[in-house]
Amino acid sequence: MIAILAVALTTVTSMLAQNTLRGAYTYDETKAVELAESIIGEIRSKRFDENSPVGGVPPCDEVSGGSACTISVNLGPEAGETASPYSRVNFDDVDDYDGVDEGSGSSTGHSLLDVAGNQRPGYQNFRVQIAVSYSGHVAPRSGELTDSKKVQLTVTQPNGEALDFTFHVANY
Ligand SMILES: [Ca+2]
Repeated sequence: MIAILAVALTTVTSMLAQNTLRGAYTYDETKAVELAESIIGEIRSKRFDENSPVGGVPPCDEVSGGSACTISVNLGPEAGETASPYSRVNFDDVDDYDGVDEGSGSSTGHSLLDVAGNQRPGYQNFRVQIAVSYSGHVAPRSGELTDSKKVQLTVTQPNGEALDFTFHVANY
């Protein structure tokens, strides 16, 4: 089972404060948050690690008797999981999303896609970037590096303003 430990929406919070003074979210800001929520939900639906069993028990680590978790340098999609043409349909664990860069101005040239691998309508000129790393050494559990993963999601709006969303996924 995958759980979100914390969602740090500092950028959004400060933006919200500004916009409370100004009146409301802009149309693109609202769309950016909706896009982020969709992607966060997609990532949360995946297993913690390639070596986690379905259901997450036992967790991947040596302590609990499970398989070892993927080592840090190998985070990212496993061989065969990056479809051709590109899509995320074969992604099956949280860190497969490490390195995702889709949409307007992306370094990969990948289009912004939905979970089924289709072009995501209504999000022209938006960009999504994702980085995943282990965060257990700062999470309040056993202190093992593999206790959790940090997902950093950046959604850039057509006007160039970026919203950052960071959350942690627990290994259990
Ligand atoms: Ca995988």
